[in-house]
Formats: sequence, C-alpha cells, structure tokens
Amino acid sequence: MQIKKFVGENVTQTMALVKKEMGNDAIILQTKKTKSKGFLGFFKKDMVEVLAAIEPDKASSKVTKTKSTETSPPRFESANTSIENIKIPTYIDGKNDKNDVSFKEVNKIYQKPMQVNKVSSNADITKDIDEIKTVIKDLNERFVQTFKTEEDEVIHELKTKHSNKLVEKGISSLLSEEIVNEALSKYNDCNRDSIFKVINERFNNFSENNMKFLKKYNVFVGPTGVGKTTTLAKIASNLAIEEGKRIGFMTLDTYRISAVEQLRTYAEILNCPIEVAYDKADVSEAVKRLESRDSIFIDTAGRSHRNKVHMIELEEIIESIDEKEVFLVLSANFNKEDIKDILEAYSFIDDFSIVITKMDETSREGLVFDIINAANKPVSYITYGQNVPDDIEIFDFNKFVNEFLREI
Ligand SMILES: Nc1nc2c(ncn2[C@@H]2O[C@H](COP(=O)(O)OP(=O)(O)OP(=O)(O)O)[C@@H](O)[C@H]2O)c(=O)[nH]1
Ligand SMILES: [Mg+2]
Repeated sequence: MQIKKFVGENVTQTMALVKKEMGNDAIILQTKKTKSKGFLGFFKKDMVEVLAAIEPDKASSKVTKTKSTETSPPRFESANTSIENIKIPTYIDGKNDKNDVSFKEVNKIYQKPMQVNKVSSNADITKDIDEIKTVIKDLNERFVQTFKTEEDEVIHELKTKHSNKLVEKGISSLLSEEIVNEALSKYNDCNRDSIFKVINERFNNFSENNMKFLKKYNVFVGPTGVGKTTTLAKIASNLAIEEGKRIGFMTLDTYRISAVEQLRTYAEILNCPIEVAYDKADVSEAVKRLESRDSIFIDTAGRSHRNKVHMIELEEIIESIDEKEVFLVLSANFNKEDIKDILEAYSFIDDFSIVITKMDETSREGLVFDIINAANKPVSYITYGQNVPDDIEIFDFNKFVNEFLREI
C-alpha cells in the first residue's frame, strides 16, 4: 500500500491532485483542515490536507485508467460523483450531518475498509454458529449420557436385586452374576423364568436322574465326617431291600476301630458279607471274594484331602479296581473355597459323580450349582438326614431347580 499526503487550497483542488497522482482507485484515509506556512507567521492560509493510499498494482495503472476505454466509469467521474460534486464529509468540515450527500460519497470511497468489516462479521457469525453447534452437540451428548446412565442404573439395580436373591440362596456371587447377566442378554430379563432357562441350559448335562451311577464296585471317597459310611449304607440298604440285590461291603477305613464296626453293623442288619482291606493287595483279594455279589460298596477312610500320602494310597487302590463307580461325597455345609480345594485334591480321579450330604442342615442349597460348575461332574445323590435308609434321594435336577427357584 502506497500512502501519500496531498495539500490543496480546498477539497476540490486537493482531490484533483489525489486523482491525478493515484487515479480513481485511491482510498482516502484522512482529510483535515490545515494552515499554510505563510511569511514570518503572517499571511497563513486555510488549506485542506488529504492522506490518500493506493494499492501498488492499481497505482501502476492509474494514468491509463483515467484515459482508458474501460466499460465501468471511474468512481470520481461517474455522473453523480464527479470530482466537483464531492463535498466535504461531515467529519472533515466539522459538521455532523449524516444526510449530507458528500458523507455518503466519501463512504463509497471507504468501500474497501467497509468490505473488510463485512467479511470480518461473516467470520464472526460463522464462528458463533460453530460455537452454538458445539454447545448443542455437547448438550445432546450429556442428555444421551444422562439417559444411558439412568438406564444403566435401572439395569444395575435389577441385576443386583436378582443376583442378591441367588446369593442369599447359596450361589456364589460370581456365579449369580454370570447367571443373571446371561438371562439378561439372552432373554432380556432376569426374572424367575429366564433364570430357570439359563440354569437349565447351563447345567442340562447334569440333569440325568437314574440309577446308572451304580456299578458293580462302588467306591465312596471324600473328606472326614461328610457322611460317606452313612450314605453308602443308605444306598446299599435300598438296593437290597427294594430291589433284592445281593450286596457286599468292603472297608478300607482301618484307622479307627469304630469305623469298621459302623459298617459291620449295617452288614449284619442287611445280612451281607463284609471285607476289611488294609492295603492294595488286600483289596484285590477282597474283590475276588466278593465277586459273586451283585453290588459291592467300598468305604474309604475319611482323611484330610491335604494329606498327600493318603491321597496317593487312595489313587492306587481306586486304579486297581475295575468296573467301578467313584462317588465323591461333599457336605452342603462346605463353602465354595473348601469345595474348590477338595475338587483339586481329588482331581486324580478321571470319572466320578458327586453326592451332596447334609442338605437338611443348610438353607443355602445354591451351593449345588457352584459344585456342579466347579467340578463339571454330575450330582448323583443328595442326602438330607441321618436316617438310614430313608434320608437320601437320587438327584433330580429339574425337581431341584424348580424347588430352588420357587423360593426366589
Ligand atoms: N444331618 C445330617 N447328618 C448326616 C447326614 N449324613 C450323615 N450324617 C451324619 O454325619 C455324621 C458322620 O457321618 P459318617 O457317615 O460317619 O461320615 P464319614 O464321612 O463316613 O466319616 P469318616 O468316616 O469319619 O470320615 C454322622 O453323625 C451321620 O449321622 C445327612 O444327610 N444329614
Ligand atoms: Mg466313615
């Protein structure tokens, strides 16, 4: 931008100077009244000073433009705005009449800065619109988020409510959550019906209920005092009394005299043979002697499952017996951690079913599901009292689930 100051005796003369030097595209930056220098301070004259500017590329064409054959008339020479018609803008001559034609004309000369203002306001508007859009987007997100959070809370409450009911009934909190989540994702609800379906689907491999568990040799193993001998006596008695089977007993529990006596008493009542085996060799001899019996029930010593030596002995004896079914006896009074440890200790047995005793002593029957879940083995019997031979049932999965869920 080229800027230059022009001084004339009046506006017309000064503007003519501007036009002559800068052409019609000149921009008037400032116009003011001034005084000539005079002589020794005397004879000073009123003058008009104009500060004008022109862009370099337009400056070069200023002369040709005035003389050219251009189609649009130069600004200063248009019919209404010839240089003679231009009046002093109000802010130049000190008046403040905005209706003054000259003011409007000078504004035309200021067209360029005005355009800049216009562009700048458009940019401002665009900026404002962008800001409004951002605010709306943010509000929308917050709304959706709030809605989602509320929905999540409702679902969370529903899940917690149902999962707590399962926990109260003895299912571990982890398994309860899994069941409820599965019910929600599969059936869109976690009421009794959908929980029933999930439990059935999840554990249906273990819902068979028949006597197929019993084989010729039936070995009862498990921790101390869970009810191995009592359960064995219950099953054997029922088989002998109801089905007329010829049964035989064998005990490996030689650590306590009372243990042998306990089984001998049942043998006397049922009028059947009993063998006492002290080691693996005794077991194979006893097996031969009992071979003619329909079903042989083998009792083992209740020892801590943490006793490694005992577990190794037991493993060897079990392996030496063919045509066998192993029953791992667990008490319903155990907690989930006990169950985990016991299952771990007996994991050397490939195939076994589970007997859960003392169901009468707990209201937290849900542990049954945790046992099945952890063992991945079927439950064959449940017992619910000390009475031999009455307090025992073949485990009926569907019946159990129905009764379990009825109270939920
Ligand atoms: N309440 C209840 N008590 C039971 C049940 N089954 C067994 N018992 C009792 O539990 C106690 C131990 O039973 P046992 O059959 O001797 O247990 P065990 O596993 O053979 O014990 P050890 O041979 O010492 O390891 C006895 O008092 C039984 O009467 C049951 O289902 N419910
Ligand atoms: Mg016993």
